[in-house]
Amino acid sequence: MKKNDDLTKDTPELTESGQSRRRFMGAAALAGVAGATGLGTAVMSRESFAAAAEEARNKYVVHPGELDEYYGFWSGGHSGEVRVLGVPSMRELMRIPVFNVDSATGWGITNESKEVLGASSRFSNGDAHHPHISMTDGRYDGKYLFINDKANTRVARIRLDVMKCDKITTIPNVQAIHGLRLQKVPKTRYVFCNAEYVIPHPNDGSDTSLENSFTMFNAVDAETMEVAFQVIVDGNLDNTDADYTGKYACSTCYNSEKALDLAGTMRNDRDWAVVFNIERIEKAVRDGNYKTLGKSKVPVVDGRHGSELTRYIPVPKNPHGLNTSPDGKYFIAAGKLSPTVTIIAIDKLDELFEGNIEPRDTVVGEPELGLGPLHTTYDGRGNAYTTLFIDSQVCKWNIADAIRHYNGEDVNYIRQKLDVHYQPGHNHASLTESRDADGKWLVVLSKFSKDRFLPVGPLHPENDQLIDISGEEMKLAHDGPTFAEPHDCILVRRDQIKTKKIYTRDDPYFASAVDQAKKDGVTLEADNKVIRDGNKVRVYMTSIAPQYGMTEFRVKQGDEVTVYVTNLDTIEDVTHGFCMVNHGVSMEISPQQTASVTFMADQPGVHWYYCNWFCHALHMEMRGRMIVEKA
Ligand code: RUQ
Ligand code: CUA
Ligand code: CA
Repeated sequence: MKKNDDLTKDTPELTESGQSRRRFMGAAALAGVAGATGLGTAVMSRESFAAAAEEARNKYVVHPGELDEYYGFWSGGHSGEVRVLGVPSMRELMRIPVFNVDSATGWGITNESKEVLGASSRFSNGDAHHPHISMTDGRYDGKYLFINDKANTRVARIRLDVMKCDKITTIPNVQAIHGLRLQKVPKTRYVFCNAEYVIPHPNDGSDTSLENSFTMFNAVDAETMEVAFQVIVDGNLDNTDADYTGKYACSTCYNSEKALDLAGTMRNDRDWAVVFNIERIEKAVRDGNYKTLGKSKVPVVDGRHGSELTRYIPVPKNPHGLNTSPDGKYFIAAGKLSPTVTIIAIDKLDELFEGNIEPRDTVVGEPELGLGPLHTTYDGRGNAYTTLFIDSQVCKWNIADAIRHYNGEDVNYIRQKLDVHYQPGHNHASLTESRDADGKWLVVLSKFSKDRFLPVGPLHPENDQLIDISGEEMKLAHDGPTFAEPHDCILVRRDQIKTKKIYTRDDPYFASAVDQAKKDGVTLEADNKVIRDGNKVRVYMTSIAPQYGMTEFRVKQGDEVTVYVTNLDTIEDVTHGFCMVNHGVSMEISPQQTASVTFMADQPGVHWYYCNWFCHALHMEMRGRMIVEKA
């Protein structure tokens, strides 16, 4: 490890408090991280592994037919989807396609999903990092889950009653939405999300210099999914979180240098966490103290240094995760290239905004935890759990003791370090982002899995590890390989989510189909009809296991055909599909749902359609023919 003595001089509060010298990471040290030596250091001994495995078999098994205590929602990373797991079994319950295209459900193929995707349906990729559940008074209310798309600068909302995505918004004027968190109090009115990269304004090729480049903090209205405001900041933005008063949100910045090269981004000892004063920003917008950018109508306020809307708190170094403690007292920023995390006292922020204290006066602790701290999560009993990417460990530490230590007391704030396998990114404790943090389970999303599972070629799965944190000691309960690339997850008690067993006919998800049928004089629940409208043909059919209401329909070559299928089954779990062979058409129609898909009938002849969701003993027989007459 390379030490940099010059850097330690700039951080006297640490050396005064008697901690060992800071070990800032440089590019040279980081280069070895993903190599064989990096991975090799954290291997568990064979004995302790066997003991842990034995304990897991006896204590943690969820037997067949038993239900899990928690829902876990995993982001799917650059697979673009969201996955639903049962915890503690870690059984995958469902996948919710969001920013991807899904052959099974027809997400990205059906008209209903394209309506949600809007103009961005032209993209078939996404990069989903941060799933968060809507809250009322600091508690999960089970209504929505929100998630970012870094790849195409979007924010999506998932309805948790049906576990489908119902809104997607592309954030204007920025690139790459990364950190995303929700306002907790009084309820989730805003989805706060950070755009990571600076871009010039206007970004039309007229000026690509850095001088006119900046990025913005964004607030999306959780109900309308419209962007409520954008805040220009200095530097860039990484992760974010909100407090329990509703007044503040805070984001990390790793590129205060505004550098374009790697070395440049590591030049400063400290970057910062920027605090947003939501009330002041709202007032500025109300008072008309904003501008707009380009064609967008979104109010843009200026939160750069000197603004009354923000405060910049210096924290070391290329900070990453920013996590609010469930008691509402602290924002904790993970140092990444510094072995420390920085504890910011939220109750000092009023004073900071009043101008009575300096930014660093809000820092009440900066414990040294280990190498590569990325994200912190909480057990609700005063302990924090921080992932150490480079050390391949989770560090359990006590917040109150870390603050005492910072004040010069001789106390050990570190409770335990547990090896994980390997290179953890996020970790997440059950209910940790709410007042109900219950300190039962900790999920650690380990990025590497070498030697942990049967080999599957050069591309390895990741390793999601489940750790029992209910006792004094963290205990590994489960290893779970996952496909690319959950970045983060959230655990919610199963009673906090109420799902529908079947659709109701007034579900907004297929309201457009209902409207169109009404215009065509068609009763979706009864009719099987072909409506011609110029060269547009609308085919309405019903389905009851194991038959479609129509075994044949005729169109002309060159017609644009829309097939609407209404599933009349009322029995839970009897989902049908509709697949038109050789047309790239596939979709799910769950009980009492209507789904529709549009395609060109460009090939004359006979084309079979069939049900592709197994629904009945005679599921194979559930089919019909589209006859396309030659033009
Ligand atoms: S980030 S591994 Cu996209 Cu949440 Cu930290
Ligand atoms: Cu209907 Cu298979
Ligand atoms: Ca930096």
